[in-house]
Amino acid sequence: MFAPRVSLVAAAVSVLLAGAGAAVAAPAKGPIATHGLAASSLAFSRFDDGSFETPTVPPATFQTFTAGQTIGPWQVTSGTADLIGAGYWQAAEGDQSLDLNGNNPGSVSQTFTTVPGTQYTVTYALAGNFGGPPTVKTGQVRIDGQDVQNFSFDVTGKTRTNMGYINRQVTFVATGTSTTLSFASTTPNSAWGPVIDDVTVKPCPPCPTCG
Ligand SMILES: [Ca+2]
Ligand SMILES: [Ca+2]
Repeated sequence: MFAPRVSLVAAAVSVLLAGAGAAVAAPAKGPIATHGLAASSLAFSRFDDGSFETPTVPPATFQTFTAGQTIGPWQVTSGTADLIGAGYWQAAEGDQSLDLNGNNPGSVSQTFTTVPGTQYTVTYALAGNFGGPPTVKTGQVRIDGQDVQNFSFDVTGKTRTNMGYINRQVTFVATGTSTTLSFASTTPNSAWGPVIDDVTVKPCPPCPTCG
């Protein structure tokens, strides 16, 4: 659904123009919009919807997606994952979040345009599904299939109104014109996994002309 675009910078400029008109560009939050906006309709494959806001799940429910299915711009690449609707529990950003264990450990991936040799910072909010064992949820961040960060989250004392999200980050240097970012649960034999939300991907250091 996306045509390739050579540069994230070009993508960001296009977003500004689309959002603010040709003459005056409003201050940007960063070179890459990550929270939906009109972005999903733009025709290039920049990183999108790190907040898991699409598709919309009915409030106070969740929907299980299985390997081969898509969650907005994300692909479920193994197992199952639960897209958590508004109000089911706290989101870190927006209304929805993702339990990386649907009925069993799952992984989700998104492939986006990168500039080879450029370093990128991935940030995300991490919590856990407190509804069942184990107490400590574990998973991995993967870049092009390689584990670049192991993460864990202890759900002791956590509730739907006190998810206790923590902010994590990891950097990588792009080796190709596209990169695949994955989040994978390594929490076995459980329907209650690590929860992620508010994923962002930005060049680091930020492009000086992108605000
Ligand atoms: Ca969200
Ligand atoms: Ca689940």
